[in-house]
Parts: sequence; structure tokens; C-alpha cells
Amino acid sequence: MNGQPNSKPWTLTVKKGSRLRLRLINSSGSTFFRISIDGLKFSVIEVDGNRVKPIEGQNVIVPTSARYDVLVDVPDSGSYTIHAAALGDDKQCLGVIHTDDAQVTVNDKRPTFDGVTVDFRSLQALNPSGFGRKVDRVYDVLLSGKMKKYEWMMNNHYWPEPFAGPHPEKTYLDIQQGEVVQLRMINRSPMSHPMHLHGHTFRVLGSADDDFAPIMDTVWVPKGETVTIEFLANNPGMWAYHCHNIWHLAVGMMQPVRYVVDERELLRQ
Ligand SMILES: [Cu+2]
Repeated sequence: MNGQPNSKPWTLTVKKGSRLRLRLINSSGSTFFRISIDGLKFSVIEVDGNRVKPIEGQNVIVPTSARYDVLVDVPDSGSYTIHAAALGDDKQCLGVIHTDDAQVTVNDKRPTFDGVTVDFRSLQALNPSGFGRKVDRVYDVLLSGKMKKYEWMMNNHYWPEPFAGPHPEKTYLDIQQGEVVQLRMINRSPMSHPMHLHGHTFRVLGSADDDFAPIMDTVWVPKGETVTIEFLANNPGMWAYHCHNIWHLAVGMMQPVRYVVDERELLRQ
């Protein structure tokens, strides 16, 4: 955590009664972290730099490349260990928050995570996030692969090989400037994938109230599940759209989104 090993953990000294804002940044190549702080609740207030309705929890799942901002109150003197536990593994990394009147003590026991878990499915945007427009284009994006052969694909395609078969143009997801686009990610693989789109933020649909769909730039698609994202095409270019597990990306789990400047759109501005 913050470059420090567990034997000499990163330590933050605060005054009793402090309110802290911590930005939890998962900069790993392939690990999902479940993060908690012994004895302290927190509330999630932002995801990937976008405000959400504050939501309290005892732990939060932060997938590869995601950023979660949390508020933490430290009402009493003490030493509080931060645990970032790798999912699917028994390892964790540690940090410590302590008040200036208390000794640093490190609890290196992995927590059991009994309390309320916050993840992307718990979140709602602080303000209405819809575009107030109908959807112009929907693409299905099939996430597939096999652990044994270590192949991971989007729409049965390994980037950058040209798309095999009668539709080589499917190497890219072609869209038009100004469109509202939905990408429906269907995960038929035995792993979860942290999916990231460059150049845009997107709404993650499927919560209790899609008027307040949370805004992110990375969302994980659990194995066997489908997650739909929606964005406004307001930034022409060829944008990487890929799994953020670096090993999956390295074997080609990418399908760029591509669009050019629309001159009619420019004239309207
Ligand atoms: Cu992946």
C-alpha cells in the first residue's frame, strides 16, 4: 500500500475527531481488492472521480484500475489497520491510520468481511445522469475465453488480428458522433473482467433507478453476468475499449470504439 511492504506498512497519523477523505486506487495489474478499516465505517462518495449518493459500508470491492473515494471518521483515539485483501487469494496488503496519542499497532489477520459490502451495484449517481435522449445504437459485446488455453476475447476476436469471417470491420465497434450508445457486455467466461473505455465516462445501467445510474470509466462484469453501459459519443477518435486485467489485455482482449468528426455535427454547434 503506497509502496510500503506489510512488514513496514504505510502509516497515516491524524488527530482524534478527524474526518478523512481517502482515495482508494487499484493500480494493480490483475487483482481485485476488498478493502476495510478495522473498527471504522466509511462512506463511498465518488467512483472514478464522479460523485455518488454517499453510501455507508464496512468494506468496498475495488476492481483493477477503479478509484473509490471514501470519507472516514476517526472519533476515538486508537490505531486502525487498513486491509486490502486480494479476491480469490488469501493475501492482503496493509496500512495503518492512528491518532497522534496512540501507538501504531498492526493487525495482520485477514478480516472476515461480515459487514455491508459496497460495490458498483450499490451505487447511485448524486445527480440525474441520463442524456434525456433515446438510444441510437446498441452493441452486444461477448466476453469469452478459457483459463486453460489462456485465451480471452471480445466478440470472439483477439486484438489486433483482423476479424475472421465475413465482417472484418468488426475489428472495431463503429459509431457516429453525437449518438447515445449502449454496450451490453455478456460475460460467458469463467472469470470476472474489469472493463474500461478510454475517452469517455459511461453510465452503468441496471440499478434500482437508472435515472441515477452511476457514472464510471471502469466497471467489472462478474462471471456469467451481463452489464450494460451507456455513453454519449462526444469525443471523436479511436478509443481503446478493453479488459483492464493486464494479462487478458496482453493476449488481445480489446475491441476499440471508433468514430470520426461529423461535419454536420460541427455545423450545428
Ligand atoms: Cu479480462
